[in-house]
Amino acid sequence: MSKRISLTQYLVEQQREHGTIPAQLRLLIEVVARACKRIAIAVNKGALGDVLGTAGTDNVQGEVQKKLDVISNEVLIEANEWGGHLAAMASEEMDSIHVVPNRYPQGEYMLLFDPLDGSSNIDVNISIGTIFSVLRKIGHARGISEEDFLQPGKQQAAAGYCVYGPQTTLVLTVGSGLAMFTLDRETGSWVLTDSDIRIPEDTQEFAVNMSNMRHWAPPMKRYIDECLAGKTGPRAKDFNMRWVGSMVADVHRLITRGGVFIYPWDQREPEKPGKLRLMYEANPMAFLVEQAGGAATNAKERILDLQPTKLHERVSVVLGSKNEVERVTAYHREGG
Ligand code: P6P
Repeated sequence: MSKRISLTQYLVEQQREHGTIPAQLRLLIEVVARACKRIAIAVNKGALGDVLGTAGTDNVQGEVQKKLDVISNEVLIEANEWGGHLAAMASEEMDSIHVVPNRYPQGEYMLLFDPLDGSSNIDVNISIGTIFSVLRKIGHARGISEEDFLQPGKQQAAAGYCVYGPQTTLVLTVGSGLAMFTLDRETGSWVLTDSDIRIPEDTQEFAVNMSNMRHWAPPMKRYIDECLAGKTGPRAKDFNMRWVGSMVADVHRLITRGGVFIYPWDQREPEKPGKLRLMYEANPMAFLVEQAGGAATNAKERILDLQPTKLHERVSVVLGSKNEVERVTAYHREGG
């Protein structure tokens, strides 16, 4: 059991012992964690807070924005603008990057986020979450541009998510393992509840939206068919399936007890590599999963090695228990 310490004490001790959390990064993490508390309060109000339903606008993905998508995005922007730790931000909910206004000092980091992932679950009271990724600013004379964000996921300085579920839980990494904090609503503090997190290399649980199966590439169909064949099939063991429809909830489950999460390429829109976004969904989750001993690929290559070409580009995602991810990836490499 981890020592029950606060997020601030954890960050200070990590910097003292490992030198991994310089002042601006510590401020960034504390500001994002505080913003997640505010989002949790808004989410928890539900119908009592006039925060449900749609905002009447679409985001850059062409998806209808929920009121809480817009609220969460604004909370993160306002919380992070003034601190002097960021040069710019990017969000699923904004077409282009948001450069820190000139009235504030610019910092060493760039923050990307999906402010409220799983929006379709908001109105039906199912767990949703915030996902964030931290990159280092690339030094040059000209101002920050979108191109400065296009760094492979292996260059992330930090990543994390907050899941708004039965508990409100923050999971983060700065590249030396994972730390999990649970929100103590009586004191308003993030309390360290786990810091020795390892994803089992094998699993009997997969997470995928089965209704799309007929549209997948053959290697993906092969993998899932073998799971469904159970004890009498080539895997010689039975599998269980879970699909929440919120990446944060499905990934938190596999970080907690193992599993493999899949959102694959789909022949209905063959030009799209997948549904999920590389920069602020797949990259942060891949960093977290690898830091807990798991693996993350786009069914062919390691996600953290991918060189982004667009801020909002999409990617296929296979992540979680290492041996299952390697099996899915091997089938795709064999099967073309
Ligand atoms: P589907 C939520 O909209 C999201 O981006 C992820 O959080 C989730 O894993 C996925 O889409 C669910 O997609 O097609 O099953 O609704």
